[in-house]
Amino acid sequence: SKPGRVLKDVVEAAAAKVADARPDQVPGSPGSGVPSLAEPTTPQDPLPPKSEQGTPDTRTPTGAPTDVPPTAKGQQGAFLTTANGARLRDTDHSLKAGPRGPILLQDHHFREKITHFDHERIPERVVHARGTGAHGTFTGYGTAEGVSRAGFLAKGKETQVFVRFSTVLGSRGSADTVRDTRGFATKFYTDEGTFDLVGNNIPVFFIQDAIKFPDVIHAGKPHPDREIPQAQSAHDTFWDFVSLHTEAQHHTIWNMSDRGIPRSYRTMEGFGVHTFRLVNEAGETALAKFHWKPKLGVHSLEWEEAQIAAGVDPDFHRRDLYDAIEAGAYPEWELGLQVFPDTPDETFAGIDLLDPTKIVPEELAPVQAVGKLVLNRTPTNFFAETEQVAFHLGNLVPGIDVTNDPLLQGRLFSYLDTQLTRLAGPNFSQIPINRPHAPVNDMLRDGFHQQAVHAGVAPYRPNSLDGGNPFEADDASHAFLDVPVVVAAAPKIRENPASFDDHYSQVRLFWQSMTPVEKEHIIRAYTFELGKCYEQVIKERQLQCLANIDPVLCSEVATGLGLPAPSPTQPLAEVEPSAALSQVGQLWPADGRVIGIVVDAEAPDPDVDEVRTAIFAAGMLPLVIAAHGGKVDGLDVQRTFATARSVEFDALLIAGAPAPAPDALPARDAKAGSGSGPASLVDPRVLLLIEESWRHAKAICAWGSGAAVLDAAGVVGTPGVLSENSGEAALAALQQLLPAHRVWERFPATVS
Ligand code: HDE
Repeated sequence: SKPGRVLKDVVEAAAAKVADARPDQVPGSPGSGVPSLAEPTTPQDPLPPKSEQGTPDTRTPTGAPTDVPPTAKGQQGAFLTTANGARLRDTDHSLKAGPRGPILLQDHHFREKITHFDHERIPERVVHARGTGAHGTFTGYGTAEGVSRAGFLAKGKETQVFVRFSTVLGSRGSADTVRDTRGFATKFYTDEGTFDLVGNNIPVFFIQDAIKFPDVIHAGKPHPDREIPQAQSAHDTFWDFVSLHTEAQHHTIWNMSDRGIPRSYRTMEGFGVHTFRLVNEAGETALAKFHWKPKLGVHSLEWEEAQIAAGVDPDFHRRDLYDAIEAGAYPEWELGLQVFPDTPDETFAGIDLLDPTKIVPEELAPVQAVGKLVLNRTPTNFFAETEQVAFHLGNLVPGIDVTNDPLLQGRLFSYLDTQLTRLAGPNFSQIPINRPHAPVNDMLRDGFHQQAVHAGVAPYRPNSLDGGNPFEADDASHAFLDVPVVVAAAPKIRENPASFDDHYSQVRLFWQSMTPVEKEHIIRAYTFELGKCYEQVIKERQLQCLANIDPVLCSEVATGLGLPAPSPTQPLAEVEPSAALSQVGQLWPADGRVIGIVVDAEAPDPDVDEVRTAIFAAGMLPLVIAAHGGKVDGLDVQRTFATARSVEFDALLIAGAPAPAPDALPARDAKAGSGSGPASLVDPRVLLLIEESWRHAKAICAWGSGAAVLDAAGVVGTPGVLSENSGEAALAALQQLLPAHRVWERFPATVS
């Protein structure tokens, strides 16, 4: 169904319900049973959970279904109690020796409340600390059956999932829109055990061997002396490392491209990065790479937009994900596989499949869709679900096995290990969000935070005291299969295969696959980031790396830095560009796009209501922007000129020419003393909104008196700016422009 329509229906149905309700059904009225938001004076039942936030799961720690919703453990009954359930008379005053006296040590409620509070925080993730998550469903297409026996890939099979998206470098409270890699971690609660696909939105990694992970992360994190900058790669230690450790150059160019600043988690691709080994029912194996393809296409922010959003809405991506799901615009991806024959040399078309700094271009190995992911439920409690979720690459199911990729091998150790500190002990798989939906019978016992009350006396094998339970499974009972790969006799050495030494050919492949506008963005990103470094030698060393990628890239960045462009130190690779790597040139559905409508509160245009309805009907979200909040012509105002910035909208409709309001700052031309120009007739905040939307290459369409605003903003006659004679025509013009995501012609392209 169309998402916008769903939202509208929900809003209208709720309004109609309140209008039709008898007084005893209206929230807060006596006898309604629904508490009012006014200050309550008598005990009432807690607010019912939101319908889209049903309990996260209804299983016991051992996986058996139960009727007791886990949330009930958090809140039961109307009265405040101690942690032990004794009802409390007062939680606002500590127990003191008289009203002016000291607090008594015997105040058990005070001690419990403060002690618990003192320990509310857990360590943030050492990487990927900043994130957000959502629940959803994965449905298999059955197309993978020939290569994998995994049950969740079977045709029509539905599996519950939880996905956590993240940035890598920043702390838990850092901004969403920083230039960084994004995590895309999916937990499939399959009938055969939990499968975790812990991927990123970039298909390659900085390092080839896990033993370098602390190095790259120490270099990317803030400087150890001042602990700045936060959530940035634009600093000396990062560029010091990647310019010395040149296998990082491939991942780095992806970060410097538009992929480093996604428009939304909904418009990101995801990649498993490593090559995995699949095994089918017949026991045949294949090598494969996992891909997530977003239904809405891959779209990014513009760098200035990303920087503004980090200030005006640091939660930009988190809010976008929640808003989309709650509006019914459920984010969707297809899971795809690139499949390769499992040959002894583990290469495909000359590309080493064990090298995580390499991709296999889609033109050489197409991505074949094997299932669909829909995210349709936001978490009930951020800490319980998003913060406590623990992913682990060793969470594998029958039909999916690992390869010897040295990065993957190291990750198999790290993800379990890190939880021992972060989640304080070995029983984190019993936390509700981490509980498998398959029955668990594991013989693991005791330890901190043990939740299960294990029965039996023989958690060991073999035993006779527990009747020999639990038994080992086999193929017929869906046992996990470690593929018996032959490990060649080889010396024990600290060395990489020789093929891992090629650090530049695929970086050049990426660069050559970009359109002019994308190349321009990459040049600007390198120039910005290196411009933030203090050490000349680091800039020069990185310019040397750029020279080995492409002379134009190198000379453009060198010009920006005011440094000479070095010559390459090795021959430039001959590469065949891969169109699949570019984000520009395709058309995508505009579902869930946000359209700002600027209205003149003093003289509202009659078409606005109809345009809003049409936007909803097209599955997009209209937001009315006016000089003040409340209502204009009976319509709710969602944003005011004081709160609206271009970053929040994918396109603008201008339905009026609002004159400067008393709270507006002076217009620029008024300041300059020429207050009689057309700009001085329009509220300067609207002009700023248009100026920014224009710079960020967004479609801007006007009708009626809105045409005068385009004139005042000086944008008439430029690409993607149109004036029509009705609201309907203006929206139609906008809809022609939206599928390309941006009006790309507006970016000056100086390189080709
Ligand atoms: Fe991770 N990574 N990683 N990583 N990673 C973690 O695990 C690690 C790597 C990725 O939303 C940590 O639970 C090592 C590649 C995501 O909870 C930690 C190496 C890819 C997430 C860890 C890598 C990723 C993590 C920190 C080099 C893409 C967030 C907290 C061998 C394929 C998961 C935690 C979430 C998190 C280690 C490299 C993706 C420390 C040692 C490559 C999406 O265990």
